[in-house]
Amino acid sequence: KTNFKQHITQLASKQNELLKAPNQKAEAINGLFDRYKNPVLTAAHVPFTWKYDLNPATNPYLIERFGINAVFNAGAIKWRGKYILMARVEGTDRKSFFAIAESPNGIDNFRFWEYPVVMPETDEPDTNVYDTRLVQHEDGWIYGLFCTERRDPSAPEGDQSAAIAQCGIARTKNLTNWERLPDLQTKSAQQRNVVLHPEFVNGKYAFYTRPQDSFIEAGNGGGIGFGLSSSLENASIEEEIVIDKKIYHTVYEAKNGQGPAPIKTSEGWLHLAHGVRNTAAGLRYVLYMFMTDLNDLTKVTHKPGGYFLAPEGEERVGDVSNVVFCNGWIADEDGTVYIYYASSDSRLHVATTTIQQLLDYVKHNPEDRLRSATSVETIISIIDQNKNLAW
Ligand code: M1P
Repeated sequence: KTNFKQHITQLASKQNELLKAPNQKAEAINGLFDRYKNPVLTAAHVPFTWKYDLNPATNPYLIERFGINAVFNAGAIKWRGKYILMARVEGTDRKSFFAIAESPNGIDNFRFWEYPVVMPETDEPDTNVYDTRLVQHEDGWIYGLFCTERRDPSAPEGDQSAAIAQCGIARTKNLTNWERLPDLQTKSAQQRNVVLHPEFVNGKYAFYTRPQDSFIEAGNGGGIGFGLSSSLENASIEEEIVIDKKIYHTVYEAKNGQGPAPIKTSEGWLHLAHGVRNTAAGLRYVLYMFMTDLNDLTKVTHKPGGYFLAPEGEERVGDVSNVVFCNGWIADEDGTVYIYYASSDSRLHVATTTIQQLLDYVKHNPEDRLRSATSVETIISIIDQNKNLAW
């Protein structure tokens, strides 16, 4: 019994140390954003009260009764003065669910709320839910749009991995009680990375979509799409226009997807997205940016070439290595932007930047002109401009 008590005290103090550890900027400077030394959320941040039965009579060996494998891909929102993350938490049973963690400053001290999110289901239960995008819509609700995955009913018994991904929709006023709405209806066989635009467009709800043919492959439907629906209680998009498509020999050659909801600036809507290409080592996921017109959301006005953020150092390794993914960022009143990106489907990090830096980046970094020769031309023009400068 003494050992049992000691063990619990140890669990509590170890976790407390981790939760209160201050985070610091990493040293490398790139002019565009700052990385931080520690991840903001990991499996070890999940309260030990979720994992252990702490009663010596029913768990004499203090065995972990429910294992947590990873914490990653979080929706983000600033709410009641706190930086809120709605993370994808994955159990050792491979099922993901959502849990809310909050921090007073956005870079450390993230603590999970007492209970994970209880997400109501539709008549067709979800097998797995993940990657929520939190949006405070001008209609007054906070929405979570996420991926709901179910086994493909047409798959033969021998195929236990064929799945269908669709967009689940839920709304809340307090982030605790969620009302589940019917899944988004579109003409596409599968949907992932669906994001609600925070404002009405011509009186309708606007969505960024990612139509795809099969579960892993985006297929012909690849690209970030855009569509409108007059209702969210029965959301249905008749027409999806691809606004940012896959392109041969780019970082978004295989597929791409909208990250969080775009940030409104005086010059346009800033978008963060992920691009995927295939390699001999498997899929590589990086983040890239573009800007759309303030009045025409389907018009991409600026798009720097290449990636904005790619996995680096320890970020490169995890359950699904060589992946960075982002579905949450927060633009603060003072212009600071907190980008919550996950690495290798294993842990969640923050990078900070400002609206000014992001605008400079999207407006002035050269676009991808799609050939080796044009890349060399771009470099030469930078060298030439530097020649007359005395350093
Ligand atoms: O494993 C990398 C990512 O793969 C999927 O993203 P996408 O639909 O764009 O290919 C998702 O499962 C995502 O959660 C995951 O991080």
